[in-house]
This record gives sequence, structure tokens and C-alpha cells, in this order.
Amino acid sequence: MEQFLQRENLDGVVRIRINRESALNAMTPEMLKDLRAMLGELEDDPNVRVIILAGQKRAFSVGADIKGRVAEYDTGTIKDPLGEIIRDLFAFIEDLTKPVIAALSGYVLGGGLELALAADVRMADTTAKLGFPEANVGSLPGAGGTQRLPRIVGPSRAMALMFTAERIDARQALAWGLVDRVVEEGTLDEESLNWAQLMAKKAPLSLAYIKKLVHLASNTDIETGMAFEASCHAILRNSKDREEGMRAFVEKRPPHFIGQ
Ligand code: CO8
Repeated sequence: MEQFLQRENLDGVVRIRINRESALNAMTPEMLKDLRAMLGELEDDPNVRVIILAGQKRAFSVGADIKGRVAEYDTGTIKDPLGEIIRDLFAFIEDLTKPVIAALSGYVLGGGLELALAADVRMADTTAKLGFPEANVGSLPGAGGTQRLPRIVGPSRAMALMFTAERIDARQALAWGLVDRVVEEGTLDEESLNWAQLMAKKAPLSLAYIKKLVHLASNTDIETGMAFEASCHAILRNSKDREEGMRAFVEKRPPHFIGQ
């Protein structure tokens, strides 16, 4: 079976690169299953602190493999092989206890953009072109796009992007808050790794609870969110890493965090 994912271990950071350049990183069910399995391993590995999802120069990903789907019409067996896998994968990314960075270059379209939205933060280089072309092919962003995009950019910008299938560039995406940082072409690997390493030095439990709480913030009322924040804060107060962080500050040395 063809391997569409490359994994690099970079001192506490793992970069997973989608590697199907001939089809601009179009996603197949097998690719997504492999990604789910790989992320499961990384979640269980305490040495992995931050994950970067990256693509190729020409495309992060153009979304679902349309050619694979046309075959369903040819054979009259219209199924949804991608639906369950992709939704489960994107929910799993949100539930990971580790920060996930999407590093975007070239085309970031359809399911590719939905994958980027399921990540926690997004960095793009100046070649990135982001959009939802689903309405061109009689579909809609069905892997969380209609729900995650408006929570990030607001409903009217989200609808405008999906109604027109227009592609926006990295600067526009930055102005909308759809990406968090823009870097020059050719520097994305280095810059996203620098960003990841900043996070990888922090206390893992702090990052895990911050992620959980921030995701909760857009899905719950403020009283529930505040109560949950107080309980997570109480858990951290008794953690070994909190004591280590405070001692390290007083002793003027870098902390050594163990994720407990
Ligand atoms: N699927 C399969 N192959 C693709 C796809 C795709 N989505 N996009 C491009 N390719 C292939 C092309 O067929 C071509 O292959 P070949 O050389 O063998 O013909 C190769 O990639 C290069 O593409 P182009 O020659 O078209 O390159 P251009 O630079 O001219 O154009 C574009 C690039 C603009 C990206 C163009 O290829 C395009 O419009 N692609 C379609 C993008 C698209 O519509 N994506 C959305 C798909 S739907 C989706 O993602 C839904 C998500 C899943 C939801 C699940 C819910 C259940």
C-alpha cells in the first residue's frame, strides 16, 4: 500500500507531512485512517509534546479525492466511505491532549481546510490559498467546516467563503483570524518548528487543560466554562510540574517538566 504520510521526530515535536503531491494531497480514506492511527500513537507517547500537520509546497491538501468518489457514480454504489472516518479523525484531533499546529502552504481547500480548522492553531506561508469549493461540485463542507469556520471568522465571512467558493490568500486569512501567523515562502518548516518548540517547552498538563477549556468556551455558557476552569486549575495546583515550574523560577533555572 502506498504511504501518504511522512513522520519526522524533532525533539519533542513530531511533524506529520501529507505526501501525495501528484494529486495535490487529495485525501483518501486509507490516508485518513493512517493519520488517525499515527495520531493515536503520538497521543500515547509522553515524549511527544506538540504535533505539526504539514503538506507539500503546492498544497497542504485540496480535500477529498474527487476521482475516488466519481467511481461510486460509475458503479452505482454511492456510499460515504470518507464521512465517518473524516469526522472521527477531526474530532480526535480536537480531543488530543497535545497542541496541533497546521502549517499551510499552497492550496488549502475543502477537507484540507477542514483539517486545518480541526487543528488548534494555524500558520501559513504567503503561497497559501484557502477556500471551500464544495458548492462547485454540489456538496457542502461536511467535515465540520460549516460549524468550525463561523466560530473562528464569524457567520457572514464563513457564508461568503462557502457561497462563492472563492479562495483567499494568507494575508486575508490572517486579517480574518483564520490563520494566526503568516511567514515568508520557504520558511514555513523552520517557523512552524520554532513555534512548536516554544509550546513544547511548557508544562504538558497546562497545555492539555488550556486546550480543553478553550474548545469548551465556544460550546458552552460562561458559568459552566468558568466552573470547569476552576476545577482544572485546582488539578494543576496539585501537579508536580507546577511545583517544578515555581521552584525553577525561584532558582533561576529552566524547568524540567514531566507531564504530571
Ligand atoms: N481529488 C483528486 N485529485 C485531485 C483533486 C481532488 N480533490 N484536486 C486536484 N487533483 C489532481 C488533478 O486531477 C490533477 O491530477 P492529474 O494530473 O492526474 O490530472 C492534479 O491533482 C493537479 O491538479 P490540476 O491539474 O487541476 O492543478 P491546477 O493547478 O490546474 O488546479 C486546483 C489546482 C485549483 C486545486 C484544482 O485541482 C481543483 O479545483 N481541484 C479540486 C478541489 C476541490 O474541489 N476540493 C474539494 C473536494 S470536496 C471535499 O474536500 C469535501 C471534504 C470531505 C467531506 C466529507 C464529508 C462526508
